[in-house]
Amino acid sequence: MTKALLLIDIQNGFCPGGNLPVADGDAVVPVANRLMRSEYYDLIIASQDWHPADHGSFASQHPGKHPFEMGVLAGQQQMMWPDHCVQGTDDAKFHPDLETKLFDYVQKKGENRTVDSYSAFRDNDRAALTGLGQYLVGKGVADLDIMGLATDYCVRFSALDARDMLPNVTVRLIADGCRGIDPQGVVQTLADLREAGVEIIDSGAIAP
Ligand code: VGL
Ligand code: ZN
Repeated sequence: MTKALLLIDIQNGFCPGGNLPVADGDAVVPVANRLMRSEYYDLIIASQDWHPADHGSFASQHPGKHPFEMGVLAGQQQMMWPDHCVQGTDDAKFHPDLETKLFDYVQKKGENRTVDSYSAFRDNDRAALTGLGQYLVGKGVADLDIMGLATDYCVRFSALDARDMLPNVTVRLIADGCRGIDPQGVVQTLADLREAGVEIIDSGAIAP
């Protein structure tokens, strides 16, 4: 039974000092390192938000829009973000303390400027797949545990897509390995994930 750990967007941009900081975001780094070192997992995967400088999710690309206002992208309501995780910048790098040498696979996402990609599996309009689903099926993954940043955006969409696209895979969220942008959004996310059939656990259940 192949067990995989999926680390969502543990990048400088989402940690304190980054361009789209999540409160306490760097607190997930030691959790990720402990789980990776535990040898519980057969496969470690990390997603990386990887935007072109003119990405359409950036408020800077929409005259008159400010960060954290709603706008429209790809025909959908879209949060206008500050410029973040631009390809090749420090903001897009993994947190320096994250033990990236333990990664088996990195899934970049958000490269198409015309649509956002919160999920590590597909774009928000669900048109294009990233290939991660195929990769996991090809590796025979039966159990997928997910953690990272941000709970209410990329972790949420990734976990819901995993549940939706991988019917034969058990999907769990490691709650203490996640931090969110909006506290209300985090509460809603945990409820929605439970409802969808994602089990919510703590990392201590895997590796104390
Ligand atoms: C994310 C907003 C924009 C995330 C990425 O990783 O949760 N949130 N891009
Ligand atoms: Zn992004």
